[in-house]
Amino acid sequence: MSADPRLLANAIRALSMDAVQAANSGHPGMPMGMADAATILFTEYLKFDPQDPDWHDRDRFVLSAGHGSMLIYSLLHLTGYANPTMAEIRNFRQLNSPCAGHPENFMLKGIEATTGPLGQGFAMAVGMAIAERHLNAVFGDDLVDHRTWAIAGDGCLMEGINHEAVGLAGHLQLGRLNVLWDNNRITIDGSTDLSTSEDIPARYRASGWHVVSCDGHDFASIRRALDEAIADPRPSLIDCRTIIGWGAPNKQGTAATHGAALGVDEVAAARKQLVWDSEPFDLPEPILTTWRRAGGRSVGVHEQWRARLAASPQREEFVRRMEGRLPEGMAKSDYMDWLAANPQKVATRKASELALEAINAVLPETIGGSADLTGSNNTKTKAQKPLTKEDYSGRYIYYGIREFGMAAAMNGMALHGGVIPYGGTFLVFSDYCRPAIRLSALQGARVVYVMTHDSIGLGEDGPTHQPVEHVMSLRMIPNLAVYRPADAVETAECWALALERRDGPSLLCLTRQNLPQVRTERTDNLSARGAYRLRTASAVRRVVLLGTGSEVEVALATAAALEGQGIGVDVVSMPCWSLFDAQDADYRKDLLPADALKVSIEAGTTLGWERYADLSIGLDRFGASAPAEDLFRRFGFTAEAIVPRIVAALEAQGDQ
Ligand SMILES: Cc1ncc(C[n+]2csc(CCOP(=O)(O)OP(=O)(O)O)c2C)c(N)n1
Ligand SMILES: [Mg+2]
Repeated sequence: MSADPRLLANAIRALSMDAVQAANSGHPGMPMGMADAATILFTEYLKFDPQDPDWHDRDRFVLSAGHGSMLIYSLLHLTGYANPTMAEIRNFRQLNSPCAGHPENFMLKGIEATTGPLGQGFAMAVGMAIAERHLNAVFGDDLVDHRTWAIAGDGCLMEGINHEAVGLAGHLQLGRLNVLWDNNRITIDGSTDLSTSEDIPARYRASGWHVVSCDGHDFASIRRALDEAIADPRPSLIDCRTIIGWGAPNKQGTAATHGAALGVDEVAAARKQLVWDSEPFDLPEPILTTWRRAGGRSVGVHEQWRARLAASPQREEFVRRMEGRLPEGMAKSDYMDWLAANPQKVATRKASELALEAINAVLPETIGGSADLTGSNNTKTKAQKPLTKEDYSGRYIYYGIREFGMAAAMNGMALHGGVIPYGGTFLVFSDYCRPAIRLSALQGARVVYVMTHDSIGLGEDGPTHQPVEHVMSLRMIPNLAVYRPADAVETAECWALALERRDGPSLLCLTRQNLPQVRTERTDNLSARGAYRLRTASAVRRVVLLGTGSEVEVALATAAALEGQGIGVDVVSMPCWSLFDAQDADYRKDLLPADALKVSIEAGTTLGWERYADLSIGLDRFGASAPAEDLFRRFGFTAEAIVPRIVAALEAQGDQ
């Protein structure tokens, strides 16, 4: 390194304070405080190649303290990524600039994860480290041999999810995971003394981590800590003692630098303090040259890796998996033929297991798991061995009772690539993972959530365990495909759709109780259109029943009873709203014609069904503890209860 690292770090500081000043919005303190440690990491340790940001064996870096986004934008620009350009940095936080308020993985190469919701970046890094060790076990050191780095702040360590992520990483002994803690003892409200007395290093050590401290503004100290972290076989927390806003003479060390522009005067004072004479967004040539040289550091290593890949007998399979392509010929499935010939009366959670047996046999990239409900979620197939610290080649993760940690880890695994994670819990506990489900959707991560016990139909566990508002509230998350299949055939179809979907997450809502197989003919994937006509009216059609999941059976019984009274009824099964909404208008009109009374039947919140239905049979209250059949009767999910409501609605229509 020819230039003093302090000069290199000051380039980050200048870009950060100037960009925030220009936007009059943003967070200068974190990038200025961590500039020194980040400079050492990026110029001396991190393995990456700005010319090929997707290099499969690059180190992964996650800025968990996402509010410090100017740190990563600066680093990407300085090390020579094509983007962000200086013009884009000047446009920090403005419409269409990839330098968004918080780092977004879909906006810039080199941003491995979308961060900002504190704690989740750290937990995603754990998932990336799991994926790395797994793929290393499968493909060997020649193809997969990299580290996962994260920078996390006091907030990331304080969040509840940190406990889950740290526990999981320690348990799996993810020694290639190294987290730099920006230990500046400041958060928005002021000193961390206001809110915490925790002995963080002790907590990490107790969880199986290695902890090393350094002076985050002393380059030798930083190097020593990083070396020690790399050498230790445990996951490492690198406790970097830093000063927030370092370089801003009047504001450094205070919460004032956290989330606001420093102000013109303080920026000028910082320029003096840092001996930084250049104009805003102007980088001195020798400093930029040194940065760019550092960015190209790993080119030789990358070249050697390419040669090993070219010579590897596993090349095609490795590249296929890393690019997220499913194997050829997946669509042709003996299992669907078998189901058509052998109808199964099973719970859809069991149907999911049956589908998974077929899927896992031909898709080696799936990694299943459950948050301690393996036997209830039916997520483990027979051949799956656990992924453990002794054997990372396993394809099943016992996540423990860590729903949020599981969901975030799955995001990290999906973002790492090479694996397709799926994981289970009870649907009612989707609330425990919801912030990570939201990030799956925002990031476009292929994660499959297996959420069982999807209504009052779970029975005796009662209202604490009975989802009511969950299916509907999950449908509100943009880019999340929510499926509620009606039988074993639809369950297999929804699984196929979830796996084929490369640009976003899917969530399967599955029953605890047995359901009859309503589809016995071998057809194309009818669930692919989101909704389809399952039964066609015999008498003149006056009613269309819209059912999902376990209520499709109820809809069919209701239809039969109404037909007995001479009222023609179509039944539409609607496993996925968002796929239906994507169909053309003709298809949608054909299924839901204007001249029929449309009635939805779903054992959950009705708010939202008015989009499709004139009358909604649902549940707008909490359930109760009783056997499922009693609850279905009690809350009116039977043909006997529904028929009179529909007849009354038809009469009311006739009166108008
Ligand atoms: C889950 C979540 N809660 C709250 C926030 C709002 N927030 C952003 S930064 C921050 C303080 C974080 O403190 P620290 O990690 O120490 O960052 P520093 O002030 O040192 O940069 C808060 C509360 C958030 N981004 N995510
Ligand atoms: Mg802090």
